[in-house]
Amino acid sequence: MDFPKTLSPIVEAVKKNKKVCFFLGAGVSTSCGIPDFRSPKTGLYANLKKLNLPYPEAVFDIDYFREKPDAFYTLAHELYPGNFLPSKFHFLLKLFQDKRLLKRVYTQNIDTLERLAGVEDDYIVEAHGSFANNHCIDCHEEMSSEELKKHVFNREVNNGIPTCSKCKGFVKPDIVFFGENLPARFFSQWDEDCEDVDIAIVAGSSLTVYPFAGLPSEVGKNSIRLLVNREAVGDFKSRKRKNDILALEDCDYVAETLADLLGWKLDLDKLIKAA
Ligand code: CNA
Repeated sequence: MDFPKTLSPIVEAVKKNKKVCFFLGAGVSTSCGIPDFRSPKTGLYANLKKLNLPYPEAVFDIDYFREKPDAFYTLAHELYPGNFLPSKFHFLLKLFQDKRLLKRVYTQNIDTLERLAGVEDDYIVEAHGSFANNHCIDCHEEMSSEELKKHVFNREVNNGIPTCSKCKGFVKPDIVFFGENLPARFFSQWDEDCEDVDIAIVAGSSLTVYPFAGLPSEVGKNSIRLLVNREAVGDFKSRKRKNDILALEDCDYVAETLADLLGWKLDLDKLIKAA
């Protein structure tokens, strides 16, 4: 079957004004130049050898950070927002917002590219936090992002690691590390949204990090679920539902195809050109 046809249940539902709830992972940002975690060869975990980590996830582990913050700050230096532009997929989110057909964007990403594409705060749930705020891990004193950025980009002083002006503890952006709680809004917003998801689009995620990875399995049985990913993952692999759609394709290609099928191609091109 030709690929665009598999998307027709989504297109028909959107044309009936059904809203879309997105669930995003690092794969929507790889075309922007930000590596994901788990892709073989290109993913961050495959490229962490130089950091001498005991295990790859240690770079985002709060206990390891307390001992050795250098690993995280080496990565932060590479990944800090400001160096990357949104992808076609990010601009598709903005189009759904503009057409009043966006329910919510739940994202695991910390790159803030949804915001940069023009999606408004109310629509975004940054499940794993972001670089927008920073706190001391000991006394919780806040550090502004301007101040933190100065440290991160001046690696000659203290190896680019920011410390608290009050207690000298290490400062860390409010991104959620393994061993830390997710933001309260993640749970409260999902309580509100979960019963009312007509179309769920999961994109660019290996669906391995919980509780986020569990969200697609909580949407109602009548919802249309679409997975956009290089491979089948999570619930779409182990407990595939009858009306699930699998687009094992590149995220930007699917964004372009969907925009085309919805008659939004020119709108998408306009957003991309204006960026
Ligand atoms: P992951 O585990 O690295 O999985 C990414 C998935 O996306 C894989 O299944 C890939 O096959 C797939 N993929 C990669 N590129 C594409 C593409 N162009 N088109 C289609 N599929 C693609 O990442 P997850 O997001 O599932 O893991 C959760 C972690 C990743 C979260 O805690 C994030 O904070 C963290 N992360 C975020 C960023 C970011 O903010 N951009 C970057 C790297 C990691």
